[in-house]
Amino acid sequence: MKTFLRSTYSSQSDRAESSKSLMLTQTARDPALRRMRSEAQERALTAAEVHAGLLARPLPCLPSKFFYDHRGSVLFDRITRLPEYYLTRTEEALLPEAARDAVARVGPRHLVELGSGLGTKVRTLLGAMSAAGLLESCTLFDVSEPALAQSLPRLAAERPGLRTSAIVGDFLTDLGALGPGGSRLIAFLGSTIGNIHPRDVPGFFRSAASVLAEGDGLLVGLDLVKDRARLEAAYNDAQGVTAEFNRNILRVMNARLGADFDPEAFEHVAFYDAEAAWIEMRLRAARACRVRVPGAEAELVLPGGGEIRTEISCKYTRPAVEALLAATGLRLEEWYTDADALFALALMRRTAERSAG
Ligand code: SAH
Ligand code: AVI
Repeated sequence: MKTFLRSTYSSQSDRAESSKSLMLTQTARDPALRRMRSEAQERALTAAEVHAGLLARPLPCLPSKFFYDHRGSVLFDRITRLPEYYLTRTEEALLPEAARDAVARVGPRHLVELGSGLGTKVRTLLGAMSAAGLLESCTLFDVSEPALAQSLPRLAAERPGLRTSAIVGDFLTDLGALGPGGSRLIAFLGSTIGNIHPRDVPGFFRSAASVLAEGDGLLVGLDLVKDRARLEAAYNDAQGVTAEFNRNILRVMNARLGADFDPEAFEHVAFYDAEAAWIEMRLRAARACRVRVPGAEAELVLPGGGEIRTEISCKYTRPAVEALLAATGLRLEEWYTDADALFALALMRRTAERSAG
């Protein structure tokens, strides 16, 4: 299969600018909703990330965070209610008991949710903290501003006495914006950690540990290794919602970077790679095409059948998680799972030692 990228991209200064500071920008709409980057910085970063992704080999790829414009968040919400997508309902069944236990162990006053999306699961955690008489503040952290613009006011209205805020940022690079921890519980639910490449997970754990004080907690939702048929069904639903979600990344590229992808000319592909222990999602060009991505100064030429990787969704075992936690400043304290071991919530605690690296 032949895939070409022609490119004249050379905007080093924009790239440096976009990753330079951890300063937060308030939006005009809601002072409690802060952006990590100005629109210009965000555009430059998107251009750089998409440019790099399209150059990747053996397959060009697009970072999965670009699924989530408003339409993408709504499509994901529909996925969570599909019969084949066992992840959400299994985690939701585990969450009340896990939340109660985690709150009893950690004693948190401040909740942070990473990748909070439309913000439904946070209610269970807030309920557990409130029942324990501990609740003081809640921060939602997501790359999707439309999702936060919807969930933050709703949360504030539901809990008038609570200090609420939101940060539009990338959990892989921007956790420093949370500032130092102390009586803090960070929730990272929904198996979103599975969308991070395993080589980047220890770095993610270290950066989470850096915003936690000794004894603070990180509660992580993990999809577990299981039989191929069940896994592949969850990512190839009969109604085609996942296919629409997958193609949405091309619409986002068109809107943000002026690309001319024809989403309908791409077929949804999702399969389990047992060796890597991940579901891989791709988009396959039905026929040869040449796509211009002017905002990223790139042009992608795909033969018929040529593929773009859009997401990995890693499936875990307890030993695999423990191995990734080594020397990160976090330790695994509890593992809550269902009777069929489909999904797990892992409670990690900040240790006294400083993390390596
Ligand atoms: N926590 C919710 C939503 C999961 S969908 C649930 O469990 O159902 C994944 C969420 O993570 C989306 O809201 C998406 O916008 C956000 N996200 C994806 N990549 C991100 C990144 N790199 N940084 C911050 N948020 C990200
Ligand atoms: C958000 N994330 C955990 C989902 C997953 O299962 O990896 C995204 C998704 N991709 C396809 N279906 C759902």
